[in-house]
Amino acid sequence: MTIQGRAAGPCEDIGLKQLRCVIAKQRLRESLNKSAKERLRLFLEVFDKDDDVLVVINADPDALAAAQAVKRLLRYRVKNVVIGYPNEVRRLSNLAMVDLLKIQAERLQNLKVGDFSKKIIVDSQPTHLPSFENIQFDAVIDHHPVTTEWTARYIDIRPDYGATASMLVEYLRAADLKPSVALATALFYAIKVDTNNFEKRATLSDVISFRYLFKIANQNLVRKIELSEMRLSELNYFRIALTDMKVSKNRAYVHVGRVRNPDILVMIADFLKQVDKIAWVIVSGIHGERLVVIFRCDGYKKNAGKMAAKIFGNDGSAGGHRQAARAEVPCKNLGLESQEFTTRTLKKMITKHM
Ligand SMILES: [Mn+2]
Repeated sequence: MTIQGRAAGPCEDIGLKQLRCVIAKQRLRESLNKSAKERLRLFLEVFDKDDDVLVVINADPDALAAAQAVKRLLRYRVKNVVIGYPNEVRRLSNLAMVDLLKIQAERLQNLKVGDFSKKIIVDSQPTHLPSFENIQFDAVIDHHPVTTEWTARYIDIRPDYGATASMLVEYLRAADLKPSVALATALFYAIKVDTNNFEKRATLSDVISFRYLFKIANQNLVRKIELSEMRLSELNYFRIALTDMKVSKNRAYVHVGRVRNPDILVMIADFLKQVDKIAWVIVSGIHGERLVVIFRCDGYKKNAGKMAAKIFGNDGSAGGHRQAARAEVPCKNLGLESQEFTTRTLKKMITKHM
Protein backbone atom coordinates (compact mmCIF):
# COMPACT_ATOMS: atom_id res chain seq x y z
CA MET A 1 0.00 0.00 0.00
CA THR A 2 1.31 3.46 -0.82
CA ILE A 3 0.64 6.54 1.20
CA GLN A 4 0.85 9.68 -0.84
CA GLY A 5 0.80 13.22 0.41
CA ARG A 6 2.98 16.25 0.85
CA ALA A 7 6.72 15.78 1.05
CA ALA A 8 8.03 15.20 4.54
CA GLY A 9 8.80 18.41 6.37
CA PRO A 10 11.69 18.91 8.81
CA CYS A 11 9.49 18.14 11.84
CA GLU A 12 8.32 14.88 10.32
CA ASP A 13 9.37 11.93 12.41
CA ILE A 14 8.84 8.22 12.35
CA GLY A 15 5.90 8.51 14.79
CA LEU A 16 3.94 10.67 12.38
CA LYS A 17 4.67 8.29 9.51
CA GLN A 18 3.46 5.36 11.55
CA LEU A 19 0.32 7.27 12.47
CA ARG A 20 -0.36 7.94 8.78
CA CYS A 21 0.11 4.29 7.99
CA VAL A 22 -2.35 3.34 10.72
CA ILE A 23 -4.91 5.85 9.40
CA ALA A 24 -4.47 4.57 5.83
CA LYS A 25 -4.88 0.94 6.89
CA GLN A 26 -7.95 1.77 8.92
CA ARG A 27 -9.44 3.65 5.96
CA LEU A 28 -8.89 0.65 3.75
CA ARG A 29 -10.42 -1.74 6.28
CA GLU A 30 -13.46 0.47 6.75
CA SER A 31 -13.92 0.79 3.01
CA LEU A 32 -13.59 -2.88 2.21
CA ASN A 33 -15.53 -4.57 5.00
CA LYS A 34 -19.00 -3.36 4.13
CA SER A 35 -21.90 -4.49 2.01
CA ALA A 36 -23.18 -2.25 -0.79
CA LYS A 37 -26.41 -1.59 1.14
CA GLU A 38 -24.51 -0.58 4.25
CA ARG A 39 -22.26 1.78 2.28
CA LEU A 40 -25.28 3.36 0.64
CA ARG A 41 -27.00 3.87 3.99
CA LEU A 42 -23.92 5.47 5.58
CA PHE A 43 -23.33 7.66 2.52
CA LEU A 44 -26.93 8.91 2.41
CA GLU A 45 -26.85 9.62 6.15
CA VAL A 46 -24.42 12.43 5.41
CA PHE A 47 -27.10 14.47 3.59
CA ASP A 48 -30.18 16.45 4.58
CA LYS A 49 -33.19 17.52 2.51
CA ASP A 50 -32.16 21.19 2.34
CA ASP A 51 -28.51 20.56 1.42
CA ASP A 52 -26.82 22.29 -1.50
CA VAL A 53 -24.27 19.72 -2.56
CA LEU A 54 -21.03 20.32 -4.47
CA VAL A 55 -19.43 17.31 -6.17
CA VAL A 56 -15.77 18.10 -6.84
CA ILE A 57 -13.89 16.20 -9.53
CA ASN A 58 -10.77 16.34 -11.63
CA ALA A 59 -12.72 16.06 -14.87
CA ASP A 60 -11.90 12.89 -16.77
CA PRO A 61 -14.37 10.23 -17.99
CA ASP A 62 -14.39 8.23 -14.75
CA ALA A 63 -14.77 11.31 -12.56
CA LEU A 64 -17.50 12.79 -14.76
CA ALA A 65 -19.47 9.54 -14.80
CA ALA A 66 -19.08 8.98 -11.06
CA ALA A 67 -20.20 12.56 -10.36
CA GLN A 68 -23.27 12.05 -12.56
CA ALA A 69 -24.08 8.91 -10.59
CA VAL A 70 -23.78 10.80 -7.30
CA LYS A 71 -26.16 13.38 -8.72
CA ARG A 72 -28.63 10.61 -9.51
CA LEU A 73 -28.29 9.08 -6.04
CA LEU A 74 -29.03 12.40 -4.36
CA ARG A 75 -31.64 13.71 -6.79
CA TYR A 76 -34.68 13.52 -4.49
CA ARG A 77 -32.73 13.59 -1.25
CA VAL A 78 -31.15 17.05 -1.30
CA LYS A 79 -32.08 20.50 -2.59
CA ASN A 80 -29.48 20.76 -5.33
CA VAL A 81 -26.34 19.08 -6.68
CA VAL A 82 -23.65 20.90 -8.68
CA ILE A 83 -20.54 19.32 -10.21
CA GLY A 84 -17.37 21.45 -10.11
CA TYR A 85 -13.97 20.79 -11.68
CA PRO A 86 -10.78 22.88 -11.61
CA ASN A 87 -9.04 21.57 -14.73
CA GLU A 88 -9.70 22.53 -18.32
CA VAL A 89 -11.29 19.71 -20.32
CA ARG A 90 -9.18 19.58 -23.46
CA ARG A 91 -9.28 16.03 -24.80
CA LEU A 92 -11.71 15.92 -27.67
CA SER A 93 -13.19 12.59 -26.58
CA ASN A 94 -13.86 14.03 -23.10
CA LEU A 95 -15.50 17.09 -24.63
CA ALA A 96 -17.60 14.76 -26.80
CA MET A 97 -18.62 12.78 -23.71
CA VAL A 98 -19.76 15.94 -21.89
CA ASP A 99 -21.56 17.14 -24.99
CA LEU A 100 -23.24 13.91 -26.17
CA LEU A 101 -24.28 12.76 -22.69
CA LYS A 102 -25.37 16.29 -21.67
CA ILE A 103 -23.26 16.36 -18.54
CA GLN A 104 -23.59 19.62 -16.65
CA ALA A 105 -20.47 20.63 -14.80
CA GLU A 106 -18.95 23.97 -13.93
CA ARG A 107 -15.45 25.30 -13.42
CA LEU A 108 -14.66 25.28 -9.73
CA GLN A 109 -13.18 28.78 -10.09
CA ASN A 110 -16.64 30.11 -11.00
CA LEU A 111 -18.32 28.61 -7.93
CA LYS A 112 -18.34 29.80 -4.34
CA VAL A 113 -17.46 26.72 -2.33
CA GLY A 114 -18.86 28.42 0.78
CA ASP A 115 -22.34 28.48 -0.82
CA PHE A 116 -22.59 24.70 -0.53
CA SER A 117 -23.64 23.00 2.70
CA LYS A 118 -22.06 19.64 1.72
CA LYS A 119 -19.01 18.81 -0.37
CA ILE A 120 -18.14 15.47 -1.96
CA ILE A 121 -15.06 14.47 -3.91
CA VAL A 122 -15.14 11.48 -6.28
CA ASP A 123 -12.38 9.72 -8.23
CA SER A 124 -9.79 11.86 -6.39
CA GLN A 125 -8.70 12.57 -2.85
CA PRO A 126 -8.33 15.94 -1.11
CA THR A 127 -4.52 15.87 -1.37
CA HIS A 128 -4.48 15.19 -5.13
CA LEU A 129 -4.72 18.81 -6.28
CA PRO A 130 -3.86 22.13 -4.58
CA SER A 131 -7.35 23.42 -5.45
CA PHE A 132 -8.91 20.61 -3.38
CA GLU A 133 -6.81 21.17 -0.28
CA ASN A 134 -8.74 24.07 1.21
CA ILE A 135 -12.08 22.31 0.94
CA GLN A 136 -13.43 20.34 3.89
CA PHE A 137 -15.14 17.36 2.27
CA ASP A 138 -18.04 15.50 3.84
CA ALA A 139 -17.61 12.41 1.68
CA VAL A 140 -14.81 10.87 -0.40
CA ILE A 141 -15.37 8.05 -2.89
CA ASP A 142 -12.33 6.97 -4.87
CA HIS A 143 -10.22 4.11 -6.22
CA HIS A 144 -6.72 5.64 -6.03
CA PRO A 145 -4.18 4.59 -3.38
CA VAL A 146 -5.19 5.77 0.09
CA THR A 147 -3.81 9.14 1.14
CA THR A 148 -3.93 10.63 4.62
CA GLU A 149 -3.64 14.18 6.04
CA TRP A 150 -7.35 14.83 5.61
CA THR A 151 -10.61 13.71 7.16
CA ALA A 152 -14.18 13.28 5.99
CA ARG A 153 -17.32 11.99 7.60
CA TYR A 154 -17.81 9.32 4.94
CA ILE A 155 -14.86 7.61 3.23
CA ASP A 156 -15.00 4.82 0.67
CA ILE A 157 -11.66 4.13 -0.99
CA ARG A 158 -11.11 0.86 -2.85
CA PRO A 159 -7.72 0.96 -4.59
CA ASP A 160 -8.14 -2.45 -6.20
CA TYR A 161 -11.06 -1.20 -8.30
CA GLY A 162 -10.35 -0.30 -11.92
CA ALA A 163 -12.79 2.62 -11.90
CA THR A 164 -14.75 4.75 -9.45
CA ALA A 165 -17.66 4.28 -11.88
CA SER A 166 -17.78 0.58 -10.90
CA MET A 167 -18.14 1.60 -7.25
CA LEU A 168 -20.98 3.99 -8.08
CA VAL A 169 -22.81 1.30 -10.02
CA GLU A 170 -22.89 -0.68 -6.79
CA TYR A 171 -24.40 2.30 -4.96
CA LEU A 172 -27.06 2.74 -7.66
CA ARG A 173 -27.94 -0.94 -7.61
CA ALA A 174 -28.09 -0.98 -3.80
CA ALA A 175 -30.50 1.96 -4.04
CA ASP A 176 -32.60 0.12 -6.67
CA LEU A 177 -31.99 2.94 -9.12
CA LYS A 178 -31.73 1.88 -12.74
CA PRO A 179 -29.49 4.39 -14.54
CA SER A 180 -30.79 6.29 -17.57
CA VAL A 181 -29.22 5.48 -20.95
CA ALA A 182 -27.02 8.59 -20.70
CA LEU A 183 -25.81 7.76 -17.19
CA ALA A 184 -25.23 4.09 -18.04
CA THR A 185 -23.29 5.12 -21.16
CA ALA A 186 -21.14 7.51 -19.11
CA LEU A 187 -20.38 4.83 -16.49
CA PHE A 188 -19.76 2.18 -19.15
CA TYR A 189 -17.36 4.44 -21.03
CA ALA A 190 -15.62 5.40 -17.76
CA ILE A 191 -14.88 1.77 -16.93
CA LYS A 192 -13.63 1.19 -20.49
CA VAL A 193 -11.26 4.15 -20.27
CA ASP A 194 -9.95 3.60 -16.73
CA THR A 195 -9.30 -0.12 -17.25
CA ASN A 196 -8.10 0.49 -20.83
CA ASN A 197 -10.70 -2.01 -22.03
CA PHE A 198 -9.80 -4.36 -19.18
CA GLU A 199 -6.16 -4.49 -20.20
CA LYS A 200 -5.25 -2.68 -16.98
CA ARG A 201 -5.82 -3.44 -13.32
CA ALA A 202 -9.44 -4.31 -12.58
CA THR A 203 -11.46 -6.54 -10.26
CA LEU A 204 -14.33 -8.92 -10.75
CA SER A 205 -16.52 -6.11 -9.38
CA ASP A 206 -15.55 -3.95 -12.38
CA VAL A 207 -16.56 -6.76 -14.70
CA ILE A 208 -19.91 -7.19 -12.93
CA SER A 209 -20.68 -3.46 -13.15
CA PHE A 210 -19.55 -3.41 -16.77
CA ARG A 211 -21.80 -6.31 -17.71
CA TYR A 212 -24.74 -4.73 -15.90
CA LEU A 213 -24.24 -1.43 -17.80
CA PHE A 214 -23.77 -3.14 -21.15
CA LYS A 215 -27.49 -3.84 -21.41
CA ILE A 216 -28.46 -0.23 -20.74
CA ALA A 217 -25.66 1.82 -22.35
CA ASN A 218 -25.90 3.05 -25.93
CA GLN A 219 -22.98 1.48 -27.81
CA ASN A 220 -23.28 3.91 -30.72
CA LEU A 221 -22.72 6.81 -28.36
CA VAL A 222 -19.74 5.02 -26.79
CA ARG A 223 -18.25 4.55 -30.24
CA LYS A 224 -18.89 8.16 -31.21
CA ILE A 225 -17.15 9.37 -28.03
CA GLU A 226 -14.21 7.04 -28.61
CA LEU A 227 -13.81 8.16 -32.19
CA SER A 228 -13.85 11.88 -31.37
CA GLU A 229 -10.11 12.20 -31.08
CA MET A 230 -8.91 14.39 -33.86
CA ARG A 231 -9.24 18.02 -34.84
CA LEU A 232 -9.65 18.88 -38.50
CA SER A 233 -6.38 20.85 -38.29
CA GLU A 234 -4.53 17.75 -37.11
CA LEU A 235 -5.30 15.87 -40.31
CA ASN A 236 -2.52 17.91 -41.84
CA TYR A 237 0.02 15.87 -39.84
CA PHE A 238 -1.35 12.74 -41.46
CA ARG A 239 -0.71 14.28 -44.87
CA ILE A 240 2.90 14.97 -43.85
CA ALA A 241 3.23 11.46 -42.41
CA LEU A 242 1.94 9.74 -45.54
CA THR A 243 4.12 11.87 -47.83
CA ASP A 244 7.32 11.71 -45.81
CA MET A 245 7.15 8.16 -44.50
CA LYS A 246 10.10 5.89 -45.31
CA VAL A 247 9.57 2.16 -45.28
CA SER A 248 12.37 -0.35 -45.27
CA LYS A 249 12.72 -3.87 -43.88
CA ASN A 250 9.16 -3.96 -42.51
CA ARG A 251 9.75 -0.73 -40.64
CA ALA A 252 7.96 2.55 -41.17
CA TYR A 253 9.69 5.74 -40.10
CA VAL A 254 8.40 9.26 -40.16
CA HIS A 255 9.26 12.56 -38.57
CA VAL A 256 6.35 15.00 -38.83
CA GLY A 257 8.15 18.12 -37.57
CA ARG A 258 6.88 20.50 -34.92
CA VAL A 259 3.61 19.52 -33.26
CA ARG A 260 1.37 21.46 -30.90
CA ASN A 261 0.27 18.32 -29.08
CA PRO A 262 2.32 15.09 -29.04
CA ASP A 263 -0.92 13.02 -28.92
CA ILE A 264 -1.09 13.34 -32.71
CA LEU A 265 2.17 11.33 -32.96
CA VAL A 266 0.49 8.49 -31.06
CA MET A 267 -2.50 8.63 -33.41
CA ILE A 268 -0.29 8.49 -36.49
CA ALA A 269 1.75 5.60 -35.05
CA ASP A 270 -1.40 3.65 -34.15
CA PHE A 271 -2.76 4.28 -37.64
CA LEU A 272 0.39 3.07 -39.43
CA LYS A 273 0.61 0.04 -37.15
CA GLN A 274 -2.48 -1.32 -38.91
CA VAL A 275 -0.67 -1.65 -42.22
CA ASP A 276 0.01 -5.22 -43.25
CA LYS A 277 3.68 -6.37 -43.30
CA ILE A 278 4.81 -3.46 -41.18
CA ALA A 279 6.33 -4.80 -37.98
CA TRP A 280 7.72 -1.57 -36.56
CA VAL A 281 6.39 1.96 -36.62
CA ILE A 282 8.53 4.83 -35.39
CA VAL A 283 7.00 8.29 -35.46
CA SER A 284 8.66 11.43 -34.14
CA GLY A 285 7.97 15.11 -33.78
CA ILE A 286 9.29 18.15 -31.98
CA HIS A 287 7.21 19.36 -29.06
CA GLY A 288 8.57 22.43 -27.30
CA GLU A 289 12.29 21.82 -26.89
CA ARG A 290 11.99 18.06 -27.05
CA LEU A 291 12.09 15.33 -29.62
CA VAL A 292 9.20 12.94 -28.93
CA VAL A 293 9.45 9.48 -30.47
CA ILE A 294 6.61 6.95 -30.49
CA PHE A 295 7.42 3.27 -31.05
CA ARG A 296 4.93 0.61 -32.08
CA CYS A 297 5.65 -3.03 -32.90
CA ASP A 298 3.83 -6.36 -32.84
CA GLY A 299 5.50 -7.26 -29.53
CA TYR A 300 6.17 -10.77 -30.74
CA LYS A 301 9.89 -11.45 -30.38
CA LYS A 302 10.26 -7.68 -30.31
CA ASN A 303 10.28 -5.21 -27.49
CA ALA A 304 9.49 -1.56 -28.18
CA GLY A 305 10.17 -0.55 -24.58
CA LYS A 306 13.69 -2.01 -24.59
CA MET A 307 14.37 -0.53 -28.02
CA ALA A 308 13.31 2.96 -26.91
CA ALA A 309 15.43 2.72 -23.76
CA LYS A 310 18.46 1.45 -25.71
CA ILE A 311 18.36 4.24 -28.27
CA PHE A 312 17.24 7.21 -26.20
CA GLY A 313 17.63 6.17 -22.56
CA ASN A 314 20.96 7.93 -22.11
CA ASP A 315 19.81 11.25 -23.55
CA GLY A 316 16.32 11.55 -22.13
CA SER A 317 13.40 9.56 -20.74
CA ALA A 318 12.44 6.42 -22.62
CA GLY A 319 10.47 3.28 -21.94
CA GLY A 320 7.22 1.39 -22.34
CA HIS A 321 5.83 -2.07 -23.00
CA ARG A 322 6.61 -4.74 -25.57
CA GLN A 323 4.24 -3.29 -28.15
CA ALA A 324 4.28 0.39 -27.33
CA ALA A 325 6.93 2.80 -26.13
CA ARG A 326 7.83 6.44 -26.03
CA ALA A 327 10.96 8.51 -25.73
CA GLU A 328 11.34 12.19 -24.95
CA VAL A 329 14.72 13.77 -25.44
CA PRO A 330 15.73 17.42 -25.10
CA CYS A 331 16.89 18.51 -28.56
CA LYS A 332 20.08 19.94 -27.09
CA ASN A 333 21.08 16.47 -25.86
CA LEU A 334 20.98 15.20 -29.44
CA GLY A 335 23.31 17.94 -30.65
CA LEU A 336 20.76 18.92 -33.28
CA GLU A 337 18.68 21.96 -34.00
CA SER A 338 15.04 20.95 -34.45
CA GLN A 339 15.05 22.20 -38.04
CA GLU A 340 17.77 19.75 -39.01
CA PHE A 341 15.88 16.74 -37.85
CA THR A 342 14.16 14.83 -40.66
CA THR A 343 12.73 11.40 -41.32
CA ARG A 344 16.17 10.46 -42.63
CA THR A 345 17.79 11.51 -39.33
CA LEU A 346 15.26 9.46 -37.41
CA LYS A 347 15.81 6.39 -39.59
CA LYS A 348 19.60 6.64 -39.24
CA MET A 349 19.34 6.97 -35.49
CA ILE A 350 17.14 3.88 -35.19
CA THR A 351 18.87 1.61 -37.72
CA LYS A 352 22.18 2.15 -35.96
CA HIS A 353 20.72 0.16 -33.06
CA MET A 354 18.74 -2.51 -34.87
MN1 LIG B 1 -10.66 6.76 -12.04
